[in-house]
Amino acid sequence: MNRIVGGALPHIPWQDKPEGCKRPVWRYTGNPIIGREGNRVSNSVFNSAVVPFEGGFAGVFRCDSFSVSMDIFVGRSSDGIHWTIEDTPIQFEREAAPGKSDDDGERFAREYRYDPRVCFLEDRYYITWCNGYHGPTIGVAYTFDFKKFVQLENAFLPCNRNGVLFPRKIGGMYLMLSRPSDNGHTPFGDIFISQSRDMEFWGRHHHVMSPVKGDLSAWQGTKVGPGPVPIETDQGWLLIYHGVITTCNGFVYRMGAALLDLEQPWKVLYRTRDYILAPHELYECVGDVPNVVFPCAALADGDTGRIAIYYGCADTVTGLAFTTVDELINFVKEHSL
Ligand code: BMA
Repeated sequence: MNRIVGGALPHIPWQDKPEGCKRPVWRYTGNPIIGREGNRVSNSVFNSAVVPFEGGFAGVFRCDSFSVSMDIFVGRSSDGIHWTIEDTPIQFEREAAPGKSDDDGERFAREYRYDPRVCFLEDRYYITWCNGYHGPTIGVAYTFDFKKFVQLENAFLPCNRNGVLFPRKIGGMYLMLSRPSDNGHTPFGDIFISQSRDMEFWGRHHHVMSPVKGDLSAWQGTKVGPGPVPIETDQGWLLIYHGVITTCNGFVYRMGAALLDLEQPWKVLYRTRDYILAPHELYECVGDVPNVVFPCAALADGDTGRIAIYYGCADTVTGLAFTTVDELINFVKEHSL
């Protein structure tokens, strides 16, 4: 038996594995859980992040507008399935860094915001997202209540996407996964890990994993990037990630999983050769960007080992899928590269 290190979440959204299902991850039968009309201004709602909050759930949602601008919005839910998403994007306050009171804050001006992650860490919820600042980089903010949000310095120089925090310090440091990128659709992508003492200055950048070249695992041959906040287990950090192949019709995004060393998480213990979820359903294959499943959040119940994965579908709607810590870790080990 593999074990999640973390508290109980008895109200985690859940459906049992369907009879005869041979795959390690199965979809919620009511998918998509959020359609295009997630709020009054959305053309699409996808690549979004949720956490347990005050007996229910809260989240930060990527809603692209009817002009196809990208921003992030607060949502709330009692069951993790039915969501109410605000109609106005998050307005950030900013924390003047010590000695920077004369600062004009130019780097905090909104350019675009997308693909948020939310991580409960110590005493607050940190939000990380792809933040436009002369190219994409990683924005960082925190909130205690999902009402007031305080923005910190961008973590990295552009260009970078997919900033994903670890839910606790390791070796006395905050850790963040990311995928350095270019300013476009990025035909490459490796996962790196960076460390910080204070959530402002990030360094000690370690390589974690690269795309797989050759025919061994073609679905992750173009780029890989971190998905949800890693789940701590007794076997290591369980990381769900996206892997991309370049086809004659463009990129196809699938999901994989890996186990990272608990103390030195840049060390990959196991990594799936086979994908764990791929765009097969109509709502994953047809939309504004076809053939994309893109995970940004996972809920985990330390008591039962249940895991609920939230993922963007075809850059248009939001899906929910399930697995357990046993299913996923056994699969990762049995189908490892
Ligand atoms: C990535 C990001 C994601 C998106 C994906 C597929 O580069 O822009 O937000 O889901 O491409 O279009």
